[in-house]
Amino acid sequence: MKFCVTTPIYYINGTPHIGHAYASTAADVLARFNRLDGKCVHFSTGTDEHGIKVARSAENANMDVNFFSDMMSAKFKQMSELMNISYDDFIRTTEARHICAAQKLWSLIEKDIYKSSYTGWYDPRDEVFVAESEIVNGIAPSGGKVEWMEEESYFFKLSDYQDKLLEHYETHPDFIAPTSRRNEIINFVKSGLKDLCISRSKFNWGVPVPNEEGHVMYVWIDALANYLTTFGFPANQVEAENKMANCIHIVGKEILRFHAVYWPAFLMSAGIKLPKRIFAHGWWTCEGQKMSKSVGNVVDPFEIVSKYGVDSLRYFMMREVRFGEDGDFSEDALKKRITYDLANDLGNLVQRVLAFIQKRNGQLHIDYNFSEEYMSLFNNSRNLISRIRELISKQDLSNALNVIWDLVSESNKFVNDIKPWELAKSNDPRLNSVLTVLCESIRAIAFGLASFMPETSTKIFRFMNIRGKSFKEIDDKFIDQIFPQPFPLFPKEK
Ligand code: ME8
Repeated sequence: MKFCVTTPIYYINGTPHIGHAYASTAADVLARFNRLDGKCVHFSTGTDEHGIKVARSAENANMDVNFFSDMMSAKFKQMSELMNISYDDFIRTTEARHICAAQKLWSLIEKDIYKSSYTGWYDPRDEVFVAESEIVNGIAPSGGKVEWMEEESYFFKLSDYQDKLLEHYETHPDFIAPTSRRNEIINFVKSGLKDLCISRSKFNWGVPVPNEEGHVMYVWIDALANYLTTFGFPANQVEAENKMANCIHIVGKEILRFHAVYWPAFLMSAGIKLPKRIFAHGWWTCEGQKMSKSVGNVVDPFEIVSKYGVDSLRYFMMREVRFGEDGDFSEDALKKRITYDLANDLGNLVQRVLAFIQKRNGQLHIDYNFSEEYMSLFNNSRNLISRIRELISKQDLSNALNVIWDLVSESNKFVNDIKPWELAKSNDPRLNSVLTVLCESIRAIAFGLASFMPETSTKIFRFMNIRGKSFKEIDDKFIDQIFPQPFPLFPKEK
């Protein structure tokens, strides 16, 4: 009954943008859904604060690096609050608990570590070592300028893990998702793994290597260890491993290799259980272009939320592209989703049914003895969560929203076909069962939406006197009651 989910921990060299908001929202949807489903959830996010990139950003800002980290990490925390991210733990890699966990991990993998020296290219933008063959005119695949590096370093015997990793991918076909990305990783590992440089000795902004003055850990081993820290390692190793085994790491596609190759190799070496799955999501461009500070097209979630509201942005990001694929952000596309899906479909359904009940003094008279023609909507409402559960278990988030919108459309069509206002005029006794089945469908929709659009769904729960704490409430029958006054969910002027 445990479910753990993590976001990448974000570099603090720049301010949060829509890509960070995206990864956090997706993980939040999974966390919220599983909580409502009765699971014991641990959801972590946070900031990755060491490494040459951050040290230089602090230097460029003329600030002490500790002060700089506090300031920038706070911005990511604010982004989490802004996006309504229901994290249980916000971890910073500069915290003492993390330094302790990273050093313990190092000591557990020490048998696979040897000292040598690294001579080659380094890309500070991605904090990665790059091969000569990947460099074009001094530029790494990330677009960053490479730098020559020659220093004494520790190495991890990654080459020893090639067969073990391939065996794990083979015996755990769901370990890496989506499948296309899994195949890429398998091909990468099959092409041969070189030992990995895991320490730096020419700067000191990092976790000190145990018993070795002058070396700090390579920022990626430090960063990956955050997942163990958040699970209570090393103090509670059994609990931490249990959480790890039930954990899904949500990561962007560009950092899948670190999570699906290096991370499991470190864990195997340390004798710690591996995560359940690593899901690589796609990248957002803005109006067809790669987001970049120099182009000036980086989408700021604070600006978008202040204009359109947090649920609209969450909905857009989760619906617009299939999770795992790349997407393009534009305000036009966002506005269309708000007008058509949110205001015209969802908002209209909730408003027309609940305002209709309100006109009858808010009185809801329940009648579950409905005729055959209402059964389809009733059954689809009652089955909504199990259909979503199936999709959410595969991280198919946009299709979960598609299924909710099918029910929204079916309910709107039901209202158009049955015309409750005409039944009211003729005092038709079927009106009570029509409103009962519509309340069932709106309640199911609100529960379905609760993980994606928590504010909107809470509003609907309030309109209908629903607690909204657990999917189990859907099994309860409505009883006669008075509904409070509803208000439009997505007012037109927005
Ligand atoms: O890589 N579209 O941090 P990072 C979609 N610290 N998602 C995007 C995005 C975009 N344009 N840009 C960023 C790091 N992201 C490391 C991670 S984890 C142990 C260490 C999201 O600040 C995406 O999830 O560069 C990506 O993987 C994450 O932000 C990386 O952010």
